[in-house]
Amino acid sequence: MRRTVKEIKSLKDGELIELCGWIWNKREHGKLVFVDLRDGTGIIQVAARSGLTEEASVELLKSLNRESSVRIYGNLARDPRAPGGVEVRCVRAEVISPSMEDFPIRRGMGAKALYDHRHLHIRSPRMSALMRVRSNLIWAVHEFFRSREFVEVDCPTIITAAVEGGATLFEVNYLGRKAYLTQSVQFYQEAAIFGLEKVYSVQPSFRAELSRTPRHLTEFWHVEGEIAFCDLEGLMRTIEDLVRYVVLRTEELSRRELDFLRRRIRTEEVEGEFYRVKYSEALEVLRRAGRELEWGSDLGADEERVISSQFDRPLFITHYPKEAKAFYHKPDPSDPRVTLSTDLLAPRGNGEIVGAGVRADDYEQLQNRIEEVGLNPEDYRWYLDLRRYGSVPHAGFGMGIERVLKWILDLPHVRMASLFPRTPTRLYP
Ligand code: NSS
Repeated sequence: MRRTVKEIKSLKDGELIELCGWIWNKREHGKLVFVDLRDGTGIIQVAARSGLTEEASVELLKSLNRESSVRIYGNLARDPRAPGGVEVRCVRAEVISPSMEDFPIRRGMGAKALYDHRHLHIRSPRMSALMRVRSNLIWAVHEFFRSREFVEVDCPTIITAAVEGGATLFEVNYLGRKAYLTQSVQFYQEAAIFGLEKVYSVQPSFRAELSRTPRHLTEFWHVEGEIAFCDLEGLMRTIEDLVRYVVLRTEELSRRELDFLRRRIRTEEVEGEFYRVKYSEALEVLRRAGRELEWGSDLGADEERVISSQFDRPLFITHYPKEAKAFYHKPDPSDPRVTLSTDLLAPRGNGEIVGAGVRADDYEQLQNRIEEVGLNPEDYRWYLDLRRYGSVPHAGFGMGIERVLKWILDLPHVRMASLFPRTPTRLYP
């Protein structure tokens, strides 16, 4: 019976086992061959030498290139000299499929070459550990929403009108008609709350962003939530609880991977209350840091970096001016120049991880906003319909998975958090 590396580490000394995996590394010391065998759960040292191992198997292991797939039969041995204190003393080795030539991934390769070979690079234990943390994070997201009785909904990816501005839409030829890839499923979720009240989804979003920053992908995974009968305060509480839960739970679920990656998730950053700063106060923070930003302009990546580097916990920036935000944001009744919107910035210069707000829920108001920003209300007919039949106050948010991973794992670029990243210059593999 085949065992995994993770399983055998807890087995008894001397036990006969069968392992399948790939040759991660190989060292030869005279008659001895050490193979670091990698499977989906870890790496273990396999020792082969004549006398102990069938002669043909020793020769086979000597002849195989890195990343050949093999089946090993052998005995488990606790040995303090072996990495991790256990090894497998090989009795017989069989090749499943050899690497036809030298494996192209080598130590010291540049980033471009590694991303060109992403399909092979993702086999590395480091990449596997990162992807396990990502998977744990998404698991935590589901746990959070489920525990609060949100309903998961799946929304279309091919759409007809912009949510987040026309400039970043990817056009699709939809059987001869013009369509786009979704930037956010928000409008569909807004429709869904009339039946389900609290909904969420985890889906990809697409943005034709030319900005080559360490925080932008053209395809990213988007956690979105929409809540009926919700105001700005309730929205921020939900986002704060979500982010705190997800960070703490990911840390708890990923201890092994974090050890391997030699990373520590700074849980203290989410333990205290998140800060809240109004947009106008954020401009003050910028001014004190020697940056002037005109009232009304959106905070760019650079401004967010400057602001968030001054905080040791996430901070909500609230009440952005109308002109800095999309048309669907509800103007603040006590100061209609600003909206009931908020972005959550991660500390240490990480910038925005969540974009959120209370939605314009009045028919006239929404129609006026659509016209004011120069869009065609006809393109938003069904969205306007939601305000014609029993509209209610509601609010929602979107959180980028790669952005959160970049923050908590201290990654230099969001693309590292993605299995096959898509950026303006990267579409292959
Ligand atoms: O544009 S957002 O700020 N907001 C929305 O899309 C809303 N319609 C979501 C909603 O309310 N349902 O994007 C939300 C988040 C943002 O904070 C980032 O974390 C992430 O989505 N995001 C991105 N991540 C990676 N790359 C790119 N290009 C990107 N754009 C947004």
